[in-house]
Amino acid sequence: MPVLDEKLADTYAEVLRRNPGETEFHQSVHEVLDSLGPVVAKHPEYTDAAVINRLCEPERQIIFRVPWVDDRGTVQINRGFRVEFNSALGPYKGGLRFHPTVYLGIVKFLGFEQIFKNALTGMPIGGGKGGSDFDPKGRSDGEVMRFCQAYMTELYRHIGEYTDVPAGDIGVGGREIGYLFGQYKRITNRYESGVLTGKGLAWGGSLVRKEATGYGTVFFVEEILRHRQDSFEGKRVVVSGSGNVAMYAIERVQQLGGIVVACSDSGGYVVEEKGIDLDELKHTKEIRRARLSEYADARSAAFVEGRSIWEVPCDIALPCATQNELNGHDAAQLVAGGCTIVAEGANMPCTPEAVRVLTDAGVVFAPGKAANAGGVATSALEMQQNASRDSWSFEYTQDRLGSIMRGIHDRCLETADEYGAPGNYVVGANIAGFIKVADAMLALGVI
Ligand code: NDP
Ligand code: 2IT
Repeated sequence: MPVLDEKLADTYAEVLRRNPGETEFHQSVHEVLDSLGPVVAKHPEYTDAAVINRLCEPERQIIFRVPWVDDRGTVQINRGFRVEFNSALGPYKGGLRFHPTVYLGIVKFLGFEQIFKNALTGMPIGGGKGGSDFDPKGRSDGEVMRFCQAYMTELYRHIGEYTDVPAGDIGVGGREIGYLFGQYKRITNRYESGVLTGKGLAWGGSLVRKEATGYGTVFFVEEILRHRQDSFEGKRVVVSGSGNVAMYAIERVQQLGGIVVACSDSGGYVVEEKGIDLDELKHTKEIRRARLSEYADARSAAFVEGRSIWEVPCDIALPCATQNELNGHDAAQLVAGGCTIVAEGANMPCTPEAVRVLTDAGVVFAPGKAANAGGVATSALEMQQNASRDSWSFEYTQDRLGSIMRGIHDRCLETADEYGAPGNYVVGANIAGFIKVADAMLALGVI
């Protein structure tokens, strides 16, 4: 890893000491601190008020037991988390992840990322994240419902439309948000729509929220291409994952004339030179909740088990599955295959080594906290609609999302220029996000 500025190195050492074993959290903190050298040099007031040290310590961390009964009548116990990281800009905001790998270090990395991402959107939202080590795979609807109810039976006391507003992430989509919202409503006896986002359209949800993260990532890449007098037309695109973010990234790329030749799930990847069939993919993943190998069977397409999707040559790569899914070796393969742009639809999918390999090779790299901010930005638009008891059209909401993504793109480039790293989206995103939160923290005093 690159060497940090001296004061930042002390902060990082303190983060390592206070949070042993939380490797993903360490990685996300290091990645931000690595950009902040020129900022602390120019602005001693941030160091004087210990803004960075305070930013690295969550305002509140909640860990709780989630007991529930499975279909066989057996009592199951999971662990629930909500990390309320920073509320300088607004109520804590960020998704819930249900996946067996979830532990405090993952929730903290996601919450830390969320602070800067949310700041970049320009919307009034702080940063938080939550989840559980519950594995929804192979569970019946009834089991998922009972788990969500048990999870909310503790979570409800910590959240609220002005306090903390969860949404979806891996393993949490419309079905889970419905069960969570139902239980919140039952316990509190309040129809408080703004307490969760990603809701169904009939009960307070926003058009475009489902599409927003994937579409937003593609909007961001469209801006990169536009600055190079280029477009998606005819480009070969590889998208990892086949969940919410991947699916709608694929949809938008196809609408813009690109060809998505491969996508994946945790079992492997599918390649189709003529392009993924989105209707079949949606049917497989959203309706049948089946494996990608079954999509491949239905299409008589090649399914490559247990190998890295990044061996498929492409012009543009969109990692949309999970953290650290694209390493240095994968990055070298992408470079060798002619890839010129990598944009993170997922949170921290590229390892630091991968980012170094890509950047050294001149590949344009768009970090998740900028490129995937469209999801949470549209969540903020959902909160706005809930607060005004209104609902907006698809076109209007999509236009708002488009202008937010263009705004983030331009702010990243302007900030990178200002701090002597022209064209570097990582530096631009980290510094622009940081300054917005840091200034608010200074204004609010030591709290
Ligand atoms: P989903 O649960 O809808 O889909 C996740 C996809 O990633 C699935 O295809 C899944 O495969 C794959 N995946 C998950 N974990 C792993 C793993 N350990 N190894 C390989 N593949 C894996 O989640 P989302 O699409 O919502 O989230 C994807 C990423 O985008 C995450 O990093 C999330 O934090 C990020 N994100 C999500 C936003 C949102 O609004 N939903 C907003 C911004 C970022 P399988 O089914 O086999 O597990
Ligand atoms: O990582 C993310 O930005 C999300 N999972 C979406 C969070 C949200 O509150 O919509």
